[in-house]
Amino acid sequence: MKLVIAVVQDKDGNKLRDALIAQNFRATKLASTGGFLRSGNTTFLIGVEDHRLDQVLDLIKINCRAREQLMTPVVPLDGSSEPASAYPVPVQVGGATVFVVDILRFEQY
Ligand code: 2BA
Repeated sequence: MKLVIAVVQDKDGNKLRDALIAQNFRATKLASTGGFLRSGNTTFLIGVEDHRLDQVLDLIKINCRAREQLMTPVVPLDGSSEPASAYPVPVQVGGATVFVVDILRFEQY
């Protein structure tokens, strides 16, 4: 059995949740925050049998897409940086960042 941890954009979260439920996968959806952009994203915990792993990964790939997001850099107030660095810059955010880990033991009580 595997645990799939998938960080996706909020905009894709409900679509992915519905697709997982429709194909009878169990998942937990968590509200998370990206360390770099410091804005909200969504993290899924999906416990899955080994033989269905590729099916989950395909669902994530199909339902989540990369987008560009604007980020305003933090500018020190002491005037030590160029004024231009205060303008928003585009950052490419991936459709999904996925970790697959082995589950040693799975219990439900
Ligand atoms: P954030 O940390 O908010 O990062 C958003 C996007 O900003 C990243 O997209 C990447 O394109 C860019 N970025 C991140 N760190 C950067 C840096 N030091 N310098 C320049 N650009 C940087 P993704 O790579 O697609 O990541 C989307 C979200 O997935 C991340 O949001 C984070 O929440 C999660 N994530 C990505 N890699 C991770 C990792 N190795 N471990 C844990 N979470 C991760």
